[in-house]
Amino acid sequence: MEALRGAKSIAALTGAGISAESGLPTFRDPQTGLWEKFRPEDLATPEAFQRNPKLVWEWYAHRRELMGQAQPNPGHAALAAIERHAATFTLVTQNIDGLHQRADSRNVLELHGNITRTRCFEEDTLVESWSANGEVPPHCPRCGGLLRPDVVWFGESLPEETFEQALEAAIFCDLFFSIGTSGLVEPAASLTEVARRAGATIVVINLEVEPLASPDLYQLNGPAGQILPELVRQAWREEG
Ligand code: BV8
Repeated sequence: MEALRGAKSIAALTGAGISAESGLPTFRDPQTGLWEKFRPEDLATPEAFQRNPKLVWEWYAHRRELMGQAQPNPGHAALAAIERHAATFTLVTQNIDGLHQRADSRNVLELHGNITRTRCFEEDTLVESWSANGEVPPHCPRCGGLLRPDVVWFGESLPEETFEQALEAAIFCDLFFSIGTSGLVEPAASLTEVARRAGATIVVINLEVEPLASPDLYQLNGPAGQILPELVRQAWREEG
């Protein structure tokens, strides 16, 4: 608690695990229904989109609906509360669901994009509206190219400036949270090690217990939606 209350600059990296208690499947959870025979990693690539644009568009339409219906959970709310208390707070997320912003987190860096935005596959520019003439995927009103979700696919680089800001937050923070992430996807996963090497205290919150290397790394095992509100309550003696 001292570490949390006394921290000047806090950074947090979140993954699919923080949205699990909002009813959204993680990447480790088997997909359901139409999608059970696909691994997310196989659909979330430019190659998969070029091979079968309809299939990939419809997969994102399915996830967009699930994410639209989901509500932020107490874990999201607790991070927004930490932001309100901390002098400096940066939330770096791998999630494309926008639930952090819906929980009133302000300083959010979306490393892998956001499913509610759409881009032209040819021109690589954001597209706000297009003619709903039933084409799947729809086409860009400017160049006629296919439209795609504004997310980062495997093999595609992260938005440079966003990743630079995330690196900076990891280097200059004195407390770094890694929450609900398996740490398998790069370069996002390397942020925890960047923070640790820069001398930050690391707090890992995950259901799974990981063999821990170094003493300056705390591990809290359990659902983020229960652990984070408790941390806030104990640090600042108030509700989430
Ligand atoms: C790139 C958007 C330049 C789309 C996503 C170095 C080494 C090896 C490979 C690479 C490397 N560098 C680059 C690569 C290739 C690749 C990569 O990392 N591959 C992996 C699979 C090995 N990286 C890339 O391609 C990146 N681009 O590097 O460009 C380049 C290109 C090629 C080669 C070199 C350089 C782009 C990566 C971004 C891809 N897009 N998402 C979409 O969502 O559809 S990644 C996507 O998967 C998510 O955004 C997230 O990042 C990842 C899933 O991971 P998590 O979020 O951690 O979720 P997961 O399900 O795995 O784990 C959940 C955890 O939560 C579990 O631990 C569980 O125990 C826990 N949990 C569950 N419930 C709870 C909980 N914890 C707490 N509370 C709970 N209630």
